[in-house]
Amino acid sequence: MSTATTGTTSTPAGGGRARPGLGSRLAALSRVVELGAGTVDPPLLEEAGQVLLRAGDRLKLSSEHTVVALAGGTGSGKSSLFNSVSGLELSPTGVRRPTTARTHACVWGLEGAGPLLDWLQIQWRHRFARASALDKDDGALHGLILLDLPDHDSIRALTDHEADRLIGVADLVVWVLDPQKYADASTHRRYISELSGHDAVTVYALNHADRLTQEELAECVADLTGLLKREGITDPRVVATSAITPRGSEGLKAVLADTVSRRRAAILRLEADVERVMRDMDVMLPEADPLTVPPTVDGARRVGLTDALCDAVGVPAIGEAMENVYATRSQLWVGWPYARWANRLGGDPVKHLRLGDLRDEIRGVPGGDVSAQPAEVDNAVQALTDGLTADMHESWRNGVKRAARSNATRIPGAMAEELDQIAPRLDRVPPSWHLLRIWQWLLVLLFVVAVAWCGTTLVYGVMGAGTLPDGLSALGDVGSLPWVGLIMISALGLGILSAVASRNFVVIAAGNERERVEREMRRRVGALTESMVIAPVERELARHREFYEALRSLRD
Ligand SMILES: Nc1nc2c(ncn2[C@@H]2O[C@H](COP(=O)(O)OP(=O)(O)OP(=O)(O)O)[C@@H](O)[C@H]2O)c(=O)[nH]1
Ligand SMILES: [Mg+2]
Repeated sequence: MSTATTGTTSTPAGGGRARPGLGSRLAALSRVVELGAGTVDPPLLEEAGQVLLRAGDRLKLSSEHTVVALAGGTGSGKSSLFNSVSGLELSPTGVRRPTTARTHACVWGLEGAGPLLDWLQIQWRHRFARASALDKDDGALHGLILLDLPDHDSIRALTDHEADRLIGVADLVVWVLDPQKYADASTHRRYISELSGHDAVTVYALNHADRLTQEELAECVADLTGLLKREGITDPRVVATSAITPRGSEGLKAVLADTVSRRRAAILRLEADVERVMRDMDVMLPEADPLTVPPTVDGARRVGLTDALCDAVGVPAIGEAMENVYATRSQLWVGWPYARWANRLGGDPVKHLRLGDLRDEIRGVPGGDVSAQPAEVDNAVQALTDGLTADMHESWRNGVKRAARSNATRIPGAMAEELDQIAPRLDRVPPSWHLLRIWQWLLVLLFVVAVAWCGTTLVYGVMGAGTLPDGLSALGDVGSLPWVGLIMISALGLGILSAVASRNFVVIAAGNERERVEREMRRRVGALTESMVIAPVERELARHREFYEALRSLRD
């Protein structure tokens, strides 16, 4: 036993460009089946899977043998032709309909045919070996396994669809047709249109030729050829046969000898099967070139989705609230101390800004009051896939949409968890603010000292309340009052000025902090978008691209 050589390229009968060999086409088909699983129409994949299985089996079995099935309606003369070709009465014929219940096989050159006959499930008692000595044409037919099938409509045979099964796996099918019945026979309705594309591995035997005159036979052959062409068979091979006349099967034998000697029928049959699957697959192709669909999600769409999801969780609103709280809290540090004291009398300004609420807001973003959020997430995801899949076939479009939504229910929760980990640095005090604060307090101290000085001068210098100790006599000098007053005003003025300046610093710092937090939130939302939406979508887009590339390499 040897394995069939599939070659790297094969040339179609009609000439033209060389195609990839059967081996590479089967590999491409296997890739198509693998990539299309779960997306492509299941019966289509099932059909392709069957072809792959059959090809795998057949190519492992004898390439030295050619399996030829005689198929057709009951009484068309399959068994008679089988006996005529083999030159032996191996299969009973008769008027009882249907006559043949189980397939009979006749093998020219039995060596190595056993596993093939086992695979064909031919019963032992129906296997016959054609002894070479009996047949002078033995050399020409060596390697032939001729099968006499039951009638494909036979109720008895239908129990295991034997005829259907063997028509599906034979390397060459010979349709035996009765001139009186072929036009309305179920044969061409059920099978022939399916066999379009199988021209190279299908032969039509117009049997009972002995019943017709030469003219009638020629007319009948032309009529049958026309009918087959109308059914979609481009180049039908029609052979006239008579199973009961001595040389009536010579024409068929010549065709069989030619087929057997080429040792190509098995390959041609599988190629035709691949071809048919490919034709069926063509319905999967949308009008536009599927390879124009991008294999990845572009930067603009990624940013668009992240933006939309940030809006869905309210990132800008949180940032703004954060900025306000930060500014107010910071003001406590660097604001004008007098203003702070006044504020304190009126209560904690931060409380008015609901710092606690803000933290809750940041923590519980997608929960609580944001019940509309899953819908917003859904809308954002839908907008992404609508743009990407516009040129796709419907089944792939649905696949991409399914992939995009595969984590949709988990996204809101995951975003809540992520944002919960962001700690807004509301209490962060930059070192420069400590200096500002010391400066403010120095001014306060200076002001207080000046007030005390002024008071002392008024009490001791103006009102003459007593005598100051020697070292402090300058405090009673009325002449220093203008200077002390100037110091007081300067301390107040500098305090106001530095409060205004620090307010500006705070605004800038609050804005920076808002940016930092928003950036961090966007980064986290972006990472989630990437892993939960973009990655599954890109896997699907890559699968789509590979599927059509495999399909294209099947066709090219
Ligand atoms: N005149 C003539 N009679 C034929 C020819 N071929 C078959 N017959 C006859 O037609 C009848 C049916 O032939 P079979 O060979 O049993 O037909 P079959 O296709 O095997 O039928 P099933 O086994 O029932 O499917 C028999 O009586 C044959 O003698 C032919 O070429 N010419
Ligand atoms: Mg029969």
